[in-house]
Amino acid sequence: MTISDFRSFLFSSMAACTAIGIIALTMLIPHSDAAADESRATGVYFENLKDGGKVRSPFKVIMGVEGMTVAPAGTMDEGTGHHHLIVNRTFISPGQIIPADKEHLHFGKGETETELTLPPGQYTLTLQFADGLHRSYGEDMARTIRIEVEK
Ligand SMILES: [Cu+2]
Repeated sequence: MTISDFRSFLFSSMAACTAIGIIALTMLIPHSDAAADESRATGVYFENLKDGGKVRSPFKVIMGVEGMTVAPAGTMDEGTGHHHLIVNRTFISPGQIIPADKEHLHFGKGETETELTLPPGQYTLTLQFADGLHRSYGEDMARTIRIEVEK
């Protein structure tokens, strides 16, 4: 084998390796699609509070949303809505209007943070996103955490 023969052998085996590499990458594509779907996920989240966390009153609640846009109540553009905080109650079924009372707080100006004052004790806080007419986007756009308000 001459040096040039060896080179061409090397190149052809590199080409073969590249081909195998391409096949392997092709096989991986469904995986990278799944990862892209996750990054496009929609939902709401508490930016500064953890499930099982402890706080003292008054405490700040920062409300986050992914895949939708915060807009003031009355805005009926698709993909928009506003936050609600539900204290010691569960999420609201899709399409149902969220009540306005002590346990259901509306952030109809498009607020993304608030301050809560709660007596010491155990609570659940549910963040619920709903449309411009306060109609719930359901459990998919809700998040519930437990917190303890300390003395
Ligand atoms: Cu509302």
